Parts: sequence; C-alpha cells; structure tokens
Amino acid sequence: MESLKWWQRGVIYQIYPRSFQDSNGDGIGDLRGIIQRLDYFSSLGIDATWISPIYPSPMADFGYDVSDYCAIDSIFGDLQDFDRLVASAHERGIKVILDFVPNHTSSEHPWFRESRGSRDNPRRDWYIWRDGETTKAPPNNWLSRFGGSAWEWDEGTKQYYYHSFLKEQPDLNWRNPQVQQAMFNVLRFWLDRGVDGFRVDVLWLLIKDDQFRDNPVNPDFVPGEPSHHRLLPLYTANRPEVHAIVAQMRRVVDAYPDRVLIGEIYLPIEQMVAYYGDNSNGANLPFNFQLLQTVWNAETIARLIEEYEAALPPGAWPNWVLGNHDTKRLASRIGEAQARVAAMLLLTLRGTPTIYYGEEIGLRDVVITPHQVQDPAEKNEPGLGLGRDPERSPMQWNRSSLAGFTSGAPWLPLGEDHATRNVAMLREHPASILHLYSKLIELRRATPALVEGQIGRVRATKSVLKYERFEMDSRIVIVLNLGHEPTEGIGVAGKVLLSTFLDRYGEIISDHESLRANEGIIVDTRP
Ligand code: TEU
Ligand code: CA
Repeated sequence: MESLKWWQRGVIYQIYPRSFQDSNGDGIGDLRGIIQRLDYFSSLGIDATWISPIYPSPMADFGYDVSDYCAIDSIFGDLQDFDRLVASAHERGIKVILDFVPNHTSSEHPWFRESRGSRDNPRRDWYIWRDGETTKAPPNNWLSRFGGSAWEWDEGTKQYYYHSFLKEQPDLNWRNPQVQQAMFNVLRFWLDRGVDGFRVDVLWLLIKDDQFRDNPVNPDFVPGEPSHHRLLPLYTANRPEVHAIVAQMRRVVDAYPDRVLIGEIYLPIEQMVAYYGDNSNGANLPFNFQLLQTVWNAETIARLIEEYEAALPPGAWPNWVLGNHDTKRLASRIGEAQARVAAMLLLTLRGTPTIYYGEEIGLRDVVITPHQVQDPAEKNEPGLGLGRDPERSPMQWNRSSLAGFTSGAPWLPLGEDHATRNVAMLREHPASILHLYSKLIELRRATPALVEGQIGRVRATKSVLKYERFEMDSRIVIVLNLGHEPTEGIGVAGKVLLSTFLDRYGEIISDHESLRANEGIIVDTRP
C-alpha cells in the first residue's frame, strides 16, 4: 500500500459546489459551506474531493465558462476562503482537486474581448477565427454540443469564431504556444496554492483539425439524440496532436510533488486508454465512464470490465465512476436496491473509485418543471432529456424544511424525499445506504487486496456477477446479484465480510449459499 500514490489508494468524491452547502443564505452552495462539511468527508472516509468550477464566470454554463482562471467567483467566496478550504482539508488528510476548463473561456474573458476587438489584435490567434464559406455561411459543418452550428458570426470583425459548446464559450486555440503557456501558468497558480491535482474538462476536444474539414455524417443518427450526433466528430475531437498537449500538461503537474492529472474523456475504451500515454506523459487517470453508460446487467458489465482491464497499458492505474453532474443519477437509472449493489461494485473493482455527491444517500434525479430549467443543454434542445439540472439538486443533510442545505431559496428544487432521504436520518438507520458506503470504504481501506490486489476473471452467470481480488495470500471474492430474484448456489465458501444488506457479517457460508434479490456480498475465502 505504501508504494501506491494517494490517488491510487484513495476514494475521490465529486462536489458540485452550487449544490453542496450554502453558508450565507443565498440558496447557492459556497466554499465556506464546503469547509463546514469537511468532517462529513472524514466520517465517510473520503480521501480527496474534486470540486467543479468555482472561478469567476457569467454562469452561462454554470462555471464551465470561465472569465478569470486565477480567482474565485464571489458567489462561492474568495481566495482567502479557498486557501482556508485547502488548509482545513489538508489538516484532515483530504486532498483537493480542482476542475480545469482549458478548452474554452467565457466570451466575457478579457482574452476574448481583446481577440474579438480587431483582426490584428495580438490575441486574435488565441481563439479560432475563420472566414465564412460566403458572407453568410459558416466555414464548415461543425456543430455545437449544445445544439446549432459551432460557428458564431462576429459583426465587428466580419468573421466567425468556433465554440464546441455555447457561443458564450469560445474555444481557445491550443495550437498557439502562447495559449499553452498562459494555461500552464494557470495550473502553476493553483499548484502553488497547494491544490493536489486537476480534473481536466473535455481533454479530448482540445485540438481541432487544422484544415477545418467537414465532419462526416453519422449514418446511425437517431432523431431524439442530441443534434450534434448528426455528425461524427472526426475533425473536432480526439485529434492526434492532442497527446503532445497532454504530455506538456503532465510535465507541468509533475514538477510538483504528489499531484494528479485526471482527464474527462468520452471515448470508447481503446481510444480513451491512449490518454495514459506511456504512463509518464499522459493523464494519470483518464476517466473511465463505462459504468455511466452501460445497460445494467451482469453479462454486459462483466464484458466491459474485462475489456477495460485488457486495454490498459502496462502500469496504467484503472478508475471507475457511477455518476457525475452531466449524467442521470444512479438511483434513478437502476433503482436504490441496485444502487447498493453498484456501490459494492464501484468500491471493490481494481482502481480508483469516484463517488458523485449524493450517491451515498441514494439521491435521485429531482423533477424540474419547465420554468425551473437552468441548464443550457435543456434550454437549447428542450424535451430530449438532455437537461442536467435533475442530477444537480442540493445535497440533503437533515429533515429541516430545506434539508440543511440553505436558509434561503435553493437555486434548484430539493428532492421530494428530502425529509426522509438525508444524511441525518440515514445515519440513524444502521442498514441505510449511507452506512453501506461508509462500511465499504472502511473495508476497502483495511483490505490491501481490494486496493492493490489483482482482479481475476469476471464471470456472469445469469444475473450474478462474480470476481476475485487477490494479493499475497489474501483472496477476496465479490458476488453481486444484479437481478431482482434470489439466486441459486453461488459457489463461494468463506467468511462474509460485508453484505449490501449490512447483515451476515462474519457468517461462514458454503458453496451452495444463495444470494437474496439485489444482494451483493464480499467473502474472504482464505481457509
Ligand atoms: O462535459 C463534456 C461534455 O461533452 C458533456 O456536455 C457531456 O458530453 C454531455 O453533458 C452528456 O453527458 C464537460 C462538463 O462536464 C460539462 O458540465 C460542461 O457543460 C461541458 O464540458 C462544457 O465545459
Ligand atoms: Ca451561498
């Protein structure tokens, strides 16, 4: 265990800061609120927290449109609050990972204001400006991931600029060495303040084709999908030159001791693992989103675990995640009974687990009425289910009227179940999902085979997923019933270390022991 880095041994917890804890009654979470909740992280056993963007932003995309990379937006607090957060977290042995948003700035960023000021402005080439095919037709067919063309006409300088997302999020030109240096200095600014690492937003989109070739039509497009799926992003994503950028980013981070570089990469496994590089020049952890998108059955999940493990370059460290601020909540995808089984899967697979805030209390998507919609993804393409507000609702801390999240009007509605589904109530129920997460994290921390052990074959038999984690003389078998019916004999003998039902601890089971519906168990098979 000692030979592993903290980001290999530990459990990461993602906070969406607007929704975690409000400390000043404006209905929006903030840094002082996070500081108030650090003891909660300790009680849960969290080792690191990744905080979604907290920088100055017009909030067109709720912070993923940055107007100053080296400051804190006043709704979250200020740099002094941030320094206090880092110090308080470090006192508790909790690492702080920031969200780095290098692909695009806000259109309010001074860099973009200068760039659009004139065609010969020194910062013109910090962004991607092109003449239209005609005065009224964009340069090519590239589409925004939030709907419509990815080209916005600028009347002032009579050219188009490129934006992968909103027109308020103009893409930086990462082929420009001045952009690279400016953004690497942003990393150094936060590293100098003690930040332990970064989750890099849309790492796979940083470089676009320098010939601006049209993207090919997607023959498999199905109406109802996001409109940008009409094209295959061949020339606007995963360009080969991006790996040289990642290598430079890694060099900047590696100049500081014990830091981590995590990449957001939505690509098929074999393309995503390329972002490890040769382990010295890639991201330490290219995010593995396979469990976010998969159908929830034993056979499919067994296959994707083995495919991922087989695709990892030598020495690459795996990671797994079940949810984030862009994805329907786990308990809404598969129900709470299976969400408990999923928690055992997440916390016993090989590699670093990331928990999305609220997963540990079984938070579901909240119902958002049309006039409550905030997310531009929904506003731009309404009715397709692309809105991400449902998975961004305020954390539910206690049974008070606003769940202890705020004393004001919450920026998004609380879940209808907040009077019963909250940290305080679940703490009182010994068999709650919250206690399951705590016990899983505690067991994982105490069991080297679960942290640094190898993983054996992953087998699916009907609804049952089974795999072994082993190291030295320790052999731990995990058996998960992804079905809603009891199983037959599971063929594992040994001592039960944990059941998702939080009973059975210490029970000695024989080969023909069966599992209850929606039950997972962890068994120590050492004789
Ligand atoms: O998301 C990248 C991205 O492409 C997502 O929009 C995702 O594809 C989509 O939401 C479906 O899951 C990152 C951030 O996580 C997201 O919140 C930002 O809106 C986006 O980049 C732009 O910065
Ligand atoms: Ca606040």
